[in-house]
Amino acid sequence: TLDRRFSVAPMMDLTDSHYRNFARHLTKHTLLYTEMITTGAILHGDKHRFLSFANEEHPIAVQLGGSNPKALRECAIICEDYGYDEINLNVGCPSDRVQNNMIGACLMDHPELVAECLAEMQSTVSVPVTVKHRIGIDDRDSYELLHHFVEHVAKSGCSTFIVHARKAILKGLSPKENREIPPLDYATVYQLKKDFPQLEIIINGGIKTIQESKNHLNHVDGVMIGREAYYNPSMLLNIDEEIFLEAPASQTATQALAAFFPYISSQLDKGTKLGHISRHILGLFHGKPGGRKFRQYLSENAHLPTASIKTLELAIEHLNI
Ligand code: FMN
Repeated sequence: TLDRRFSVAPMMDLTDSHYRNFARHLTKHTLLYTEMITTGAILHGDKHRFLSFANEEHPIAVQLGGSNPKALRECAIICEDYGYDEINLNVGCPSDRVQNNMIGACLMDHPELVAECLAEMQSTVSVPVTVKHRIGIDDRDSYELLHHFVEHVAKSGCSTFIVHARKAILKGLSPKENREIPPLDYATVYQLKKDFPQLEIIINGGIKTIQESKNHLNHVDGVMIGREAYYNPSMLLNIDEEIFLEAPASQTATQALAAFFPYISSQLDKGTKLGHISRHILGLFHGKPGGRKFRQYLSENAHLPTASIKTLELAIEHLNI
């Protein structure tokens, strides 16, 4: 079974395949999520571009956006064929653009539909189907409504709930503000675990350190981190040892980067632009001597047409570690 004690959150434009390949040199056991992929993109777009991934990226979960049960079912079959270890439904994204298409947080008002979607998906695949949601939306933010949502959705057979511990405000806030302004409420997520002990409850939102993660694990089954894992990736270096009690993937950020080089070279050979990969490592030496210069050199040079592996080597020379 999938170990969800620690995961990196789905993040549009951030958690692409390059990022995940990089993250694997920092942690082997963390469950990694894709960016959200809509059913439309899979059924009518270049699905290979969105869904392909390398074997090294396991354990990996794909996140789907949609609310048409038949479309989600078809996508679940496709994702299982691609080899994903889990299929997750997005019921947490507050973007306006997606509300019109009934994707994301607005679905919290429709627990029956969410249950139907998950049941359709789960009926056709053998990998676990999970849901990621908020603790409420707008003025519908009582614990009673949240409890009703989870109770109802669990009837679909879904037994893993990833809960972003703040509500979404659908009118007037940007998606970014919706990750900052509504206050965090971890106690509500703990309460869900108490009320539904048979469900796997994963907590998300504002968590930054391994110590905080361990504290949450005394109350819930797993911790999901988004921004901190992305902008300060070296925090992932200790996860395998401290959370999974396994050997670390790399000892240091420098070692992790060295181990990532063969991937970068092979991607450059295939015509991938350095900047598309190196943007994910800008924060790797955050807080370390020369880390800022490393970042600056890479951001200024990795997008130039002449950028090559040499550009990265020159960036590394700015480090004093
Ligand atoms: N959540 C999703 O469920 N699907 C997404 O595609 C998604 N895209 C995001 C893109 C960005 C740039 C960020 C910062 C967050 C995104 N999120 C998305 C929300 C995160 O998954 C997570 O719930 C949120 O950032 C709170 O966790 P954190 O405080 O650890 O970052």
